[in-house]
Amino acid sequence: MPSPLTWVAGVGAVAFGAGLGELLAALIAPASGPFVAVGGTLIDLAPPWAKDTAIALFGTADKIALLVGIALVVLALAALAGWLEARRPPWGRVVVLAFGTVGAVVAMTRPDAGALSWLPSAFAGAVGAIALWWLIRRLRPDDAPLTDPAPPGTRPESAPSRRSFLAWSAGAAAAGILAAVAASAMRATDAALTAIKAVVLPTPAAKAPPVPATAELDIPGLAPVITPNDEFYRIDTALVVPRVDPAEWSLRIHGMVAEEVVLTWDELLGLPLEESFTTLACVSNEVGGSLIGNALWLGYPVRELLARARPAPGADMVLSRSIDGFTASTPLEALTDDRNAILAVGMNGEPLPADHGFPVRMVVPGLYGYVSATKWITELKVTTFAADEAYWTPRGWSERGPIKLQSRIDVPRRAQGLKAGDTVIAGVAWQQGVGIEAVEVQIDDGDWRPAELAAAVSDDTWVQWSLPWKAEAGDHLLRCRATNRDGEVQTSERARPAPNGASGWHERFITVFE
Ligand SMILES: Nc1nc2c(c(=O)[nH]1)N[C@H]1C(S)=C(S)[C@@H](COP(=O)(O)O)O[C@H]1N2
Ligand SMILES: [Mo]
Repeated sequence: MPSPLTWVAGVGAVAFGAGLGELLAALIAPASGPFVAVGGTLIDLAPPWAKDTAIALFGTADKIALLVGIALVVLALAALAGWLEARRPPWGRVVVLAFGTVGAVVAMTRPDAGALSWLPSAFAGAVGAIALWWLIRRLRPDDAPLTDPAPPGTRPESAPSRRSFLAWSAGAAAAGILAAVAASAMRATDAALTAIKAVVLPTPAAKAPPVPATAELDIPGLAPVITPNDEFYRIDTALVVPRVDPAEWSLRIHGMVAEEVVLTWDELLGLPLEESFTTLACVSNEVGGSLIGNALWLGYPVRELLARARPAPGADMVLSRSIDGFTASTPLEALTDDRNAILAVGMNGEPLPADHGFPVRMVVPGLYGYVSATKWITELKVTTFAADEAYWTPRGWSERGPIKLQSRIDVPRRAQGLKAGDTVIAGVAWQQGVGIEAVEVQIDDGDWRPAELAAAVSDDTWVQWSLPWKAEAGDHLLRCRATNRDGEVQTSERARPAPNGASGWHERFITVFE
């Protein structure tokens, strides 16, 4: 029997099993599908450099890239299982069942596992094994004996039966894909998502000061001073976005506290909520990168909730935990001082989008997201840096992550086809919590020229800047650097994102045409 046919059987059978497994998962335990469980575990096991590389290669499409990668590996192993089943039955089936078992075990070890989380993967393995046995059996009669192929022409039924075998295999694969598509459609329309639409946010007790009209320079290609929700970068370890029903949500404040506090969704919405602009930034953002955005958040000060719980002397850290097990270590001080550290429920006038942490997340000005901005938050544990460790700490990232002073050139863009003449260089600069005093631009090896700063929304947000430029034909190198309100100048010293954020000046090569 030619190997490619057995590969096809393997792929058809495994696609069928995996697709039905995902469908079962969507019905009974959304985050427990075989792909999601295995992918989530790979993310958690990934060595420190892997996150950087994945983001560098695929940006915020890193999760899709991971799923495609898993699918390719599974397809290769499925083909191998088909070949094995034909050569050495029942070893092909055993391999498929073993995949299912591994998936089931992995699904049970996920932080958000439920009692039935093992079932979809186990089911996928069983269905895949049965389908493989059945498909290979259809292939066998006209191809037997395996070791001594009959001469051509002695098996007139061979061609039509091969065709029907191929049809069955393709049908199995197609059914599996359809089931997987149905599963993802079900995930996209489930109850928690409808809950977001039903949320009516209360009117803020304290509105943010109005955005100065001169904060937005309105230059084409320059990042808008307020980032629309659907353009806001998304970074997290969640392969499927956790769906949290606000009616069932609560936040527990515990650990080194005089009094445990539990807060429900209705209680939170009943508190006097405050609006504030804060620019969120990811520690993985390269110099010049786009993992940063600015939004109007609506929320309640964390310091007020901590004041109710009364942290014990000696506590120096708050470990916030998400429903999916992610944790962040925030210095206690950053949550008790007078900055706008909030439990946010609103983003740019809407309930938090599911991707950005619905129903509740933390937002802390001045700290990178990985040590502060926990989405789908359920727990605040008052503790110490000595006693507890957050998700990224053992993975090669610093336990503390204050945002570094940075600036970025947005225009002219590299591939703009710029013509000589009057144009503008523009970008953004930020150091949340400190604020930006000045931005300077250097063209080729000329003097540093002061850019014009737009009005700041607040010291917790980025600021736009611009500089008119009479561009001459030829190649040019543009550089920018910012000065913060403490008078510090952005360092030219290059650092990679790991372990605590990139540094260095953003440079851009530009070709100007006649
Ligand atoms: N639950 C959870 N919250 C999380 C993360 C995560 O992986 N899981 N990632 C953090 C990181 S690294 C960043 S930069 C911000 C990004 O928030 P955004 O996706 O809303 O832009 O979320 C933070 N909160
Ligand atoms: Mo991040």
